[in-house]
Amino acid sequence: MHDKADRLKAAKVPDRQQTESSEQHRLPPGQTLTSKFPILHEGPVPEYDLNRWTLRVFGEVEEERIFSLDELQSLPQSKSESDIHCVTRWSKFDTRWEGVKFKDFMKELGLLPEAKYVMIHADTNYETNLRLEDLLHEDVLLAFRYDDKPLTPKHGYPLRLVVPHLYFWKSAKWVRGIEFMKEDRKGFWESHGFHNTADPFKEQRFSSDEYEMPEGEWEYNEYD
Ligand SMILES: Nc1nc2c(c(=O)[nH]1)N[C@H]1C(S)=C(S)[C@@H](COP(=O)(O)O)O[C@H]1N2
Ligand SMILES: [Mo]
Repeated sequence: MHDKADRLKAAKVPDRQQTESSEQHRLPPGQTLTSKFPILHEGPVPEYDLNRWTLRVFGEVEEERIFSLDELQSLPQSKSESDIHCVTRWSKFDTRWEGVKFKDFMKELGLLPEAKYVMIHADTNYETNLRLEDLLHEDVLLAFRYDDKPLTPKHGYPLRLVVPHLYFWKSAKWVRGIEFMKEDRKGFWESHGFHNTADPFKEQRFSSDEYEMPEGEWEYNEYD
């Protein structure tokens, strides 16, 4: 089921000629630029009754919190423009997002000093872990909108995380919970052969060269 890491290791490294030389520095090693927006995820696209939708914040916080969509949308909204990089080797420049800056969202929470790591819990059965410091970059958003429109269901409606400086699997779609943690713990892809930190400019794709992956298929062919 999850031999994605193995298959990617075997894939041919793309030719960089096609990118304008003035833009080369924006393209991490081993990536190819796309103008399309590929759609990638495990499992079905969730459907929601938005009146019942909640975001739960728990773990190393003074008090557990449950946010409704209205509450999140009444917090100060920010825009960010960023380049995104998927471990399957596509990058997309100048993506435009709008939502609550993670740094601003933190002001709503009484975070305990022990909180150093974060697990993002998302539908359907998806988790990804990040260092708290990685969520504090200015362009990290809990995003409701892409390109001046609400997110489409396949891109994470109603709420996704956007962490442009890490490979895009860290940018969980359909976010439902944020857990602040003292100790690091691995999320879904991080425990299936992918790198824990995932910096595309350091090409941190895989956790190790000898990782053994289960049998199975992984592919994507959808984009918009
Ligand atoms: N909930 C959830 N979020 C997810 C995933 C997933 O399987 N489930 N896949 C990740 C991966 S591997 C990628 S590359 C991006 C793709 O986002 P996109 O479909 O908007 O391009 O979503 C990430 N977020
Ligand atoms: Mo991905």
